[in-house]
Amino acid sequence: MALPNSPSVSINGERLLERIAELAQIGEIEGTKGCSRLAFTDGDRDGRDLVVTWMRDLGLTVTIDAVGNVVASTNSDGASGAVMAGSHIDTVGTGGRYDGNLGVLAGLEVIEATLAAGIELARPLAVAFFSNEEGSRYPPDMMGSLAYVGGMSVEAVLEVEGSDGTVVGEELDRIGYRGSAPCPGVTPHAFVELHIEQGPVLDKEDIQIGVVEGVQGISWTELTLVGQSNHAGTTPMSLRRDPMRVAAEVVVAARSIASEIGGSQVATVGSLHLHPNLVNVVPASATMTVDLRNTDEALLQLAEEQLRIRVAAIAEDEDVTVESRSLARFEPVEFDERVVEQIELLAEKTGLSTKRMPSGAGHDAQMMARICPTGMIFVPSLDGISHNPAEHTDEKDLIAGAQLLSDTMLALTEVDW
Ligand code: HGY
Ligand code: MN
Ligand code: MN
Repeated sequence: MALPNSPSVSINGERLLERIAELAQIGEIEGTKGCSRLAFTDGDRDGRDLVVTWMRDLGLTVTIDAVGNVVASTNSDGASGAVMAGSHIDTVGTGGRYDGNLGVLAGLEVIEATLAAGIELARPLAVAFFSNEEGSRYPPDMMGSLAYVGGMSVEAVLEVEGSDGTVVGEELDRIGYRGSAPCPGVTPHAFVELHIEQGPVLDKEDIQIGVVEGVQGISWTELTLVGQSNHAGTTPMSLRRDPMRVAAEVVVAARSIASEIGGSQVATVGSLHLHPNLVNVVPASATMTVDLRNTDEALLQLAEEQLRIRVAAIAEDEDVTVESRSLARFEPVEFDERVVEQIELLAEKTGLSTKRMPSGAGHDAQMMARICPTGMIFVPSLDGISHNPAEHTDEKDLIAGAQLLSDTMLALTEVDW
C-alpha cells in the first residue's frame, strides 16, 4: 500500500537534537550522557513540565489523564481520530538519553514542522508520553499505556506500591500529574513509535532503520524466599535454611532455561535483596525478580513452567519457603501489517536501508496496538547498549528516524482503514 503523493514536511533536525539534549539535563547522571528520571519522582515531574511547556508553546491542546498520561493534539477537541506518535520520558535508574525520549520529542518535532509549514491535513496529529513505561519503580512496565487502552484500571494503577514503599496515587498527586482527562483514553486513527533499538542488530549489520513487526512476550516474577537467619560462624552447613543459596541456584537455573530453550529466549535476574544483608548473618529472606521473554507465547510459558519446577525443587532441598508474585505478564504482539508496510515503503523511498525485526524490549506501542493500527521504527543503538548511561545513537540516525516518523505520520493521515 504505497501513497506516492502523501503530504510531507522536512523536520528540523537541529531543533530535535537541542530538545533531546535539554531534556537529558534533567536528572543527568554526573559525567555521563545518561539520565535518571524514575517514574513519578521530582526528576520525572521536571521532565514532564519541560515537555508540556514545549507542547503548550506550540498551541497544542494538552490533556493529562488520571494516571498522568499526557497527550497533545493539533485538534482543539483532542486526539480522537488523530495520527499519534508517542513513547515515554521516564527512565530506568541508570538510563540513557534516547530511550523513550526520542519518540516523544520526534513526534513533537513532526507537529511543529507541520504547523510551521502550514500544511493542511485530513486528520489531526498528536503526540503522547505515557506514565511509567519502565516499570522499574512501580511494576508493571508500560503501566500508563496499559491503563490508556483499558488493560489496567485507574484504581489498580493508583494503589500500586513501589519498590521503595511509596504508592503511585500519592506520588502522582505529589508531582501534580493526576489529571482529569478520561482513562482509558481516546482512540487515535493510528499510532507510530520511533525508538532506539536497544539491541545490537542494526548496528552490527550496518542497517539504518528497523521496521518493527512486533514485540516479544514479557513475564516478570518476584520471588520471596524465606529461610532462617542464623549465626554465620556457629551454624553447621547441614542445619542451614539459607535463602541466598536458593537465590543463587535460581540465577543459574534461569540462565540454563534460556540456553536450553534457545532462540529469542532471554532470562534476567535484575534485582536481589537480602534481609538482614549482613556479613555474619545467614539471611532470613531473599527477594528477587526474574524477567523472562520470548517472541513465542508457548515457549515463554514453557520457560515459566521450568522456572516454577526448578525453584520449587531447590527451595525444598534447602527447606526454604517460596512466595511468587507476578509483576508483569504480556503476550507477544504483532503490529498492523498495513502500518509496517507503510514504514518500510517510505524508508525505502527515502533510500534508507531497512530490516524487519521483532522488538526485544517492551514499548507503549505494544499497548496501543490493542486499540488502533500501530507500528514502530527503530534506529541503531551503538554496540546495542541501552538501560545504561552510555546509550548512544548517531545524530544522523536520530534525524533520519524522525524524518521517517514524519513521513509515516503524514502518510497515515491520508489512509482510511
Ligand atoms: O522492560 C522493558 O522492556 C522496557 O524497557 N520497559
Ligand atoms: Mn523505552
Ligand atoms: Mn527502557
